[in-house]
Amino acid sequence: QQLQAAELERTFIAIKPDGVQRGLIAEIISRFEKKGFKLVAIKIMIPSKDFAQKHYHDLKERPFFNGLCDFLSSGPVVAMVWEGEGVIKYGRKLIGATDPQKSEPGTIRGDLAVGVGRNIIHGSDGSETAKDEIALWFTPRELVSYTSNAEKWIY
Ligand code: FUP
Repeated sequence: QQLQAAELERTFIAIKPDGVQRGLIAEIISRFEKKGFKLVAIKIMIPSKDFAQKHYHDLKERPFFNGLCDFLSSGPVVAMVWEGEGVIKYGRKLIGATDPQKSEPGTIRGDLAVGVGRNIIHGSDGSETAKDEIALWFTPRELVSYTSNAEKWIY
């Protein structure tokens, strides 16, 4: 049974400044793309500190909050929205555990990162945060609905 694009879930994924500076943009995009997820929005920007604080507002009581927001706003970030069946949960699986010392090999953080403060990628952790984060980073017009030729071979 073929699913319509509108029925598929979406998640927010960001390549953080360390991932961009280390030349990992294509590598990270490739992992989501090869899995069969569909890229529906992408841009590169340097978030302001205020914007970073909005993005990480859930963590504002944590001791690392200020450093984390300084870091996110320290350079270019690649912001993306990926679409597909189960993409929120499976996207987190592709990314791996928050602390790269605990991420499994085969995951993005497990293969490509070493320290928790430089773990190269962000992914929404649930459907509510996915909605909020997509709305924070993108306008509705920046989200592109389309059918990819591969879809009938994926679903
Ligand atoms: P994740 O959803 O895996 O990105 O993890 P969290 O939302 O818990 O944390 C967000 C970011 O805070 C992490 F990507 C890195 C940073 N962080 C630290 O610097 N130290 C910690 O102990 C935990 C998280």
